[in-house]
Amino acid sequence: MEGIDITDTTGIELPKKAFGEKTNYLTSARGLASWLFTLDHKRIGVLYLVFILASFFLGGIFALLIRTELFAPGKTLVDAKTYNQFFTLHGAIMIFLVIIPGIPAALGNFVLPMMLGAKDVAFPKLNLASYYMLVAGAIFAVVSMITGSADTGWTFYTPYSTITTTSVSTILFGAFLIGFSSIFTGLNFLVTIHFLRAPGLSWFKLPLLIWALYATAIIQILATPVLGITLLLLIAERILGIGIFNPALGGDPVLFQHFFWFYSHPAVYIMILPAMGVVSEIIPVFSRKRIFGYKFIAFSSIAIAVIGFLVWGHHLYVAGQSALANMVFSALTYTVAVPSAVKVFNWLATMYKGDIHLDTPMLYALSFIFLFLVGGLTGIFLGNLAADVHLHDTYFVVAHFHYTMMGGVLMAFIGGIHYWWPKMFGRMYNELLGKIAFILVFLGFNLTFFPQFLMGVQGMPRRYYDYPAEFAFYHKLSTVGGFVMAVGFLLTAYYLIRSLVRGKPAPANPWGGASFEWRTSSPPPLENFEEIPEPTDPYDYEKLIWKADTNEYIWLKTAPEG
Ligand code: CU1
Repeated sequence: MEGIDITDTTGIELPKKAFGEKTNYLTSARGLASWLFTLDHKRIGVLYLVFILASFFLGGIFALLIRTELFAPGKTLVDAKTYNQFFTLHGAIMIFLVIIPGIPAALGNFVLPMMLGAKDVAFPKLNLASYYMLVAGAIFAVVSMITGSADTGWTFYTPYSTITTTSVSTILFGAFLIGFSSIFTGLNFLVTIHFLRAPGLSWFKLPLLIWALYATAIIQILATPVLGITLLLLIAERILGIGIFNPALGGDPVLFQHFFWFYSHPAVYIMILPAMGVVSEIIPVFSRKRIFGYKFIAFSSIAIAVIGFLVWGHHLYVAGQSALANMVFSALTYTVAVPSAVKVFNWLATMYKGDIHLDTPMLYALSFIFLFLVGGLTGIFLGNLAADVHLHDTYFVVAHFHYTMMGGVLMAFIGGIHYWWPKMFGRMYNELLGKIAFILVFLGFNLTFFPQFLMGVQGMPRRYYDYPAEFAFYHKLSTVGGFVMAVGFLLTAYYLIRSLVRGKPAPANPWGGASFEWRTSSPPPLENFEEIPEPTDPYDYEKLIWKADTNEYIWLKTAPEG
């Protein structure tokens, strides 16, 4: 703190008018139409958030139905066919409507232009169109649900998906539309990052979330069209009887797996990279320390995006792929561990000797690191050719997948929601309830999924409706865990919604962040800033001090040198 005059707080003026004034984006225009046809990236972000959280609620209900059915062997709730539809809907909703759009579309839309010092994204109309493409895709999913719901699992594997009489084509078309939503969001962000940065905001002054969203955008643009084409081919085969994947028509079912995973493995990084970006924002702010190894974290995002395209074959180890291809894909798969581990190391090094504040966003970021680590380390077993023969299509995969996607992406998403909530809505939530809900979610999560590693190793296959009595104990633990988590999420919904009405007005900078979005009022004005701020190091917290009387961080003026 040398050279800084603690008494002089006039350094960087923060806008004082904030809550309740006509100038902020929430109150600037009223009525439903002003929301549904808005071109403001912040409002579109909020629209996404509401839609994604509603989808999460629906996907969560299917999760609880699955877990209730599996509470005991034999029939507990529904028949086997209905159960197949439940896990298909759970998977499809959670992947396509929650985890993929969650951080980029909802949080990214809200903060990305602000972090760049921009008024909006490059193509606001395309941004709104992307939102409605997601909604339209979801409508197709709901129509499919009503008209005899698909039972293929979210991966739509052929040849079953080409012959089942359930409503597969409808949900495929829904996923096709959702794919376009994702492509256009990526495109929009990419152009925005290139062209709309504030004057003087060079690449290495960008917050790491921007680097992560940039890497994500590359994958969205290059990989998602492959999924779109694949789904169209599947629809063509189902409706027109063209033999592409069905061997009876001269097609090749394994070709579908190649196409599908050529998108869906990179899609894992469409999900996890933004989550890593959010964690890279939260960890330094709540450690009150500059991020360790900025460039390594930034470039590791790009490295993950590139390597992510080269590993899809690890989903086909037991699909009859050649031994050489298996070895190559296995070796390449291990290399993803390097940039991922670089990030984990840098987060830990950032916290080392930091002044750690365990507020709710930080708790979620820490749980991300732990759960993602468990997910990543168990991925080593699955990447191994010999071990995967035994573990393939068991609950070990289900547990691994949920540790990375739910323990990873979802935890970061919820952490990010808490982190930017005051900025979004200008209100503080109840911190104590936040911590209690976190504990329920964290314990419930581990109780649900850790037993699944154990039963997976012992041979419990995934997606099965029934199981031998020896697995009953693990399934019971898992089901109880699922409900504990649900209580945690309901509590979260309660205090967040309550905060909108009863919460204390949020200051401009409640956590002491140094990136641009904390330099405007909470909620921000219509075009984000009254004046574009002067770019500074987004991870330098030296000049921010806590002001207890107003519960906010304020900027200090640096005393003149000498
Ligand atoms: Cu993969």
